[in-house]
Amino acid sequence: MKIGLGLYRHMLTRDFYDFARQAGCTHVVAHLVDYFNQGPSNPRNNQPTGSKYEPWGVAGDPERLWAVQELKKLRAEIEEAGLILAAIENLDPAHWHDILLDGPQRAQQIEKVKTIIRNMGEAGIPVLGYNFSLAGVCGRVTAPLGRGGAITLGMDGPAEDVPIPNGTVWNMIYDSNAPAGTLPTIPHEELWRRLQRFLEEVIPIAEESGVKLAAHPDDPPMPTMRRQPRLVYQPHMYQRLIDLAPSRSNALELCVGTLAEMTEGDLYDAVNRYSKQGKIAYIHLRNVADKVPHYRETFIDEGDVDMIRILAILHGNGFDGVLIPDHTPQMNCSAPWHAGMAHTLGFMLAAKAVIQSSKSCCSDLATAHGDN
Ligand SMILES: [Mn+2]
Repeated sequence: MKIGLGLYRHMLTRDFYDFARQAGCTHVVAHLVDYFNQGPSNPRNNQPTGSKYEPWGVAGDPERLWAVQELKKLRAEIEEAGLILAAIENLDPAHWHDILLDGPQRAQQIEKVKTIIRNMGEAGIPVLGYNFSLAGVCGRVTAPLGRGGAITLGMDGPAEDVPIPNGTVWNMIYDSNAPAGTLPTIPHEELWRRLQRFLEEVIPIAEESGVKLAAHPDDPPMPTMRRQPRLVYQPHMYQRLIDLAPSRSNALELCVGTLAEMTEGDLYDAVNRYSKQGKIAYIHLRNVADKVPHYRETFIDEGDVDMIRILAILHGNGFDGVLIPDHTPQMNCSAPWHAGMAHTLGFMLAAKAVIQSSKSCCSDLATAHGDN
C-alpha cells in the first residue's frame, strides 16, 4: 500500500507538494474542482464545509474542460517534486449537472465527461474519483466537539427540512440565474437508473483510455438528504454499483469514514469484501464516532474504527493502491489543515510500518476478529 495526500485545487502548488513529500507521501490525489469558489460559509483552510443548508460555492466554467496540456503540466509538476499523481478526484458540477439531474444538456455533458476521461488517459492519469449524488456532501454542522475542543464536523440530525434550490446540485451552484423553486424529489431507483446509464456510456471510454472510475459512497450516508435519495448509503450497496458494470474501469473510491458512519453491516467485512475483489482504486482514511444521523469526525487515532485492523485486512488482500487521509478535525495553530494532515500521515506511516514488519503480526491483526 502507498501513502498519498489529497490536495484541493488551490493547493496544487510546489509548497504543498513539498509538504506532502516531507510528511512521507509518495502520491498525490488532485482536486480540480474549486469547491471554495465564492462560498462564504466555506473557509479554504479546512475541508469544504458549507453549512447545514448552505452550499460549498459556485461551480466552474461549463465550457472549460480539463485539457490534455493542463493535465500533463499538473502531472509533470507533481513528478518534478518527487511524487506520483494517482488520481483526479471529482467531476465539476458545471460539467455533469444534467447527468445527475437527467436534464436537457445530458447528452452534451456525457460527451464532456468522455472528453475529460480521454484527456486523462492521454495525460497518463489512471483514476477519476466521482460521487454520483444530487445533494452531495451536505447537511453537516461544524462545532468544537473534537478532542481538546478541536473544531470538527458531523451531523446533529437529519437534513430534510430544506429542499435543494434550482440551479444547485452536488452542494454547488451551477446556475445562479435559475428560476425560483426547488428540485422535485426522485425515487431511489431513479437515481440508480441514472447511474447505470452513465456507467454504460462512459465505462467503455474509460476502458479504452486506461482510466478507472472510482465511486465515493454518499457522505453523510443517509437514505435521503434534502428530500433526495442517496445512492450508496449502506456497505452492501457498493456491490450493486460494482455489479452494474463489470469492468476493470468500474471501481471504488472507498471511504472508511463514510462506511463507518453507515447504520448496517460490518465495516471490516466490507473492506475485506471489496479489497478481495480487487475493486478498490484508492482509499480515504478517516475515523468517526457514532453513526448517522448523529456522528462526528475524529482524529485518526481515536473514534470507532480500528485503523490497524483496516490496514491489516487491506495488506492481507494484497491491496497495493493509495491511501490518503480524508478529513481531520482542525488543530489550534496557524496552519490547521497542515497540522491535521501531518498528524494523520504520521499515524498512517507508523501503522503501515507495523503491518509490513511482521507477517504473523499482520495476519493476527486481520483475523483476530474473524476476518480473512
Ligand atoms: Mn471520503
